[in-house]
Amino acid sequence: MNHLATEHELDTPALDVAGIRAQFPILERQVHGRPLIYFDNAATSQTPLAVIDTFRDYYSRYNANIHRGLHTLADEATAAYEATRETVRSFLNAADRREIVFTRGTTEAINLVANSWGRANLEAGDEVLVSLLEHHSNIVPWQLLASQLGIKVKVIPVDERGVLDLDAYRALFTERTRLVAVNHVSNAFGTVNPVGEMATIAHEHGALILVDGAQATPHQTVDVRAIDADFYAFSGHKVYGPTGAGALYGKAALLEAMPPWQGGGEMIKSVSFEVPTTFADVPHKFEAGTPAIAEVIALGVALEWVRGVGLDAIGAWEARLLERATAAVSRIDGLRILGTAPHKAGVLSFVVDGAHSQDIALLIDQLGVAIRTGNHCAQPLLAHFGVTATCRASFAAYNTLEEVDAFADALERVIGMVR
Ligand code: C6P
Repeated sequence: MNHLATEHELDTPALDVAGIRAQFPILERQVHGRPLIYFDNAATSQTPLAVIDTFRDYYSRYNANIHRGLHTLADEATAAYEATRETVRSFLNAADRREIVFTRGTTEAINLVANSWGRANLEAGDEVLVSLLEHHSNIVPWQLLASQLGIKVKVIPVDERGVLDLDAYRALFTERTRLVAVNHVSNAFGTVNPVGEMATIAHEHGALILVDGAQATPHQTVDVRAIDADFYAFSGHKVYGPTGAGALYGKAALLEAMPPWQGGGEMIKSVSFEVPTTFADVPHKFEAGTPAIAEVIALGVALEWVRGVGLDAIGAWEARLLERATAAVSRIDGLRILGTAPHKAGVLSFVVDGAHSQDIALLIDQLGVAIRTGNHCAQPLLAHFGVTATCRASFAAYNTLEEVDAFADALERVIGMVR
């Protein structure tokens, strides 16, 4: 495929993609006899050796429960776990390590806010604004509160490009609006939302803002203080880390005022049947039970790895991959891209006339290409655009322009087969 460098491409800072790829053993594997092209990074990204090795190191040398023991292994495990808290703090530019609560991921972080802050602060008639771009994990927890507490969930609309309508957003506020829950980057369309501006507007109306950062943290530098987010959630497994570990950032004053949402070991100060049980200080009051210790430590390694590569360089490289992929698939007859926002992360969602998304994904897998198909846990958004499923290719630092070209060729072949 002929390709002329665009201005954007010429500006792209160098990323040593070959050097990066060498750190991901999974990229060496073959699928159906062909080299794997992994374009399902928005679902989960692959992990570099540094992260994989962390598990071997942890379980070979210092596996122990944390915050409890007075022995060397427990001290080492606790120190490594708490070191990740500092890594996450600086990764998000939070002011204080106490503002970082470890969770299983974005979903659990949002449910924590809904069940702790929501139940303590919301009552019947109060309003939560979510956007049409949300993943189900930032819709359903609020719907559950709606059915249990009688709050109202109102929806910020999007235009035909999948860009949030900020005028409509402003118009949705009433004196009952308590919270805005919005993603930083849409997983289904890739739209990058102006969360800083949205936070300012929310605060002008006396509401808080929770930002779902699951799809932003892998692609851009996040500064929770610059955004002025009240809560910010992300998952480690989308940022080159393991599954089972993610984090919730919350402003210290908010977390301190919030009640625990799960009870158990390590979240208490003292437990008694005679006098009221008292709770640990933040963040520990939100971390009941034995956490995913190895996973959290590996999350810290992943974030250090990402920082070492450079998020600006990663974002610029993915923009170049997206630009190339967009141009290539746009030439395919009957293919329609959903999500054409001017500010997009490396996500390409599309449907093809006369071809089922599922058939495309299954057949392209036979050619070694992994893409996602389905509703991407964003059913209201897809329904609004009149579809039940799209194919989605999503990019990461280790993907190459050659893979994009091979994907576009494979896609044309597959569409030719199913039409
Ligand atoms: N999106 C995707 O393929 P968890 O499962 O808790 O790690 O992340 C949930 C989640 C929340 N918000 C956004 C914007 C997301 O993209 C996701 C996960 C995956 O798009 C799986 S559906």
